[in-house]
Amino acid sequence: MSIKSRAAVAFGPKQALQIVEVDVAPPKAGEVLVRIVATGVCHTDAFTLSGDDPEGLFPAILGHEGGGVVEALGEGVTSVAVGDHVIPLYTPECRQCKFCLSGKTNLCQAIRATQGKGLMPDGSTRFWYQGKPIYHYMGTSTFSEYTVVPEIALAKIPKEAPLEKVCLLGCGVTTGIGAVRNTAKVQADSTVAVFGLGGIGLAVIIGAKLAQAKRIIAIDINPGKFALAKQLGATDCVNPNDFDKPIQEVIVELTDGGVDYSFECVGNVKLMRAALECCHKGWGESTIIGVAGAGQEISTRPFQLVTGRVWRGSAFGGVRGRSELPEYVRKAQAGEIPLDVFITHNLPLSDINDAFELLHQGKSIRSVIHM
Ligand code: NAD
Ligand code: AHE
Ligand code: ZN
Repeated sequence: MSIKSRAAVAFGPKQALQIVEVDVAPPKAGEVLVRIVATGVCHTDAFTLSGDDPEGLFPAILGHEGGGVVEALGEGVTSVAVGDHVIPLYTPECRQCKFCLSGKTNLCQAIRATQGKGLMPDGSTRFWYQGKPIYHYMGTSTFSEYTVVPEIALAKIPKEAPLEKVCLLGCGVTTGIGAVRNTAKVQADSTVAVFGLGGIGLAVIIGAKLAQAKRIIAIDINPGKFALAKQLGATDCVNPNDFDKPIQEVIVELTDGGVDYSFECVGNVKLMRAALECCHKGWGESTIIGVAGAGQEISTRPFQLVTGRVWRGSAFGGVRGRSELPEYVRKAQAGEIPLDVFITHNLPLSDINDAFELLHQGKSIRSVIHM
């Protein structure tokens, strides 16, 4: 039997989300029905809503930074039980595919093809509105009171952790910290440049501080982001608009030849180039986290790489969610990963469009939507 669920549906690109009552079909084999308690709004949700995402499908239920409670199990599900607290994972962890078994990546591919088509692994949807199908998004669709998620895409977390805070570990905070630890593997005493000081960039700063970087240069065109960046450990704050030369030149001069590590946390391909080119000759490594729109390409002179700079990318911070998220939750509970600082707004589902507006205006870091 289907159940009713209030959900924010994206009926088309650039349109405000509409709060409607959808029908959610029961979980099939290997799937789980989750009651979402809270969800963050990440820039990637806004990116897909903008129409720039080559994988963007409509109508869809967006949202991928949620926390919830297991309500019902499909056939054969064994790794979670009804009542368990979970964080849905847009990067699942099947522990059986070539990617999982490689030990080299977190990019489990077990269900990636159907996930990218907005469908469950069997090729169908669990969401319906007025008899018509609604697409899933990133396998999570957390902008719904109830969602269906494959078992392999659920991290079970301790029940004591407040879901309205640890939901942020479903994307932003984990992505930034993980990119520092797993992707760049930042070493103590190094110099780090962080481009973009939203949820991702601030989490990179926290990660860099935890890695004992000695200098953390925070870069943003919105100076309103600098106070929090400093509070979290940035040693320098730089606004590219204050200079009449390219920002990479500014950073190279500030750092006697360039930084050891840089992170692009915006999704701007010109900034990705700047982030690479502000790295130190011979060893500097730049990690792309930002997501760029359809048709966008990065470029630089190959000489930048020939002379020792390295370009990398990171998805979900290289984190294997089922195995590693419980540890992130424990760290947050112990105060080693601050979550409160990210939460600038708490809003009911009915006000979810305000969360997108605040993000676009640069007034929020994370809005948490309470279902
Ligand atoms: P956000 O909108 O909260 O923050 C972006 C920041 O970049 C803002 O502070 C903005 O002022 C700044 N900015 C914009 N243009 C700039 C410029 N030219 N120079 C310097 N700063 C500039 O976004 P977010 O939620 O922090 O996400 C950041 C990016 O990371 C997005 O592209 C998002 O899609 C991507 N993302 C990627 C992953 C991943 O796994 N790779 C995970 C989460 C988010
Ligand atoms: N669908 C887009 C790319 C979107 C993208 O890069 N997503 C990131 C996560 S962003 C979370 O806020 C990711 O993990 N990508 C790996 C993957 O397998 O999707 C496009 O360009 O087609
Ligand atoms: Zn995200």
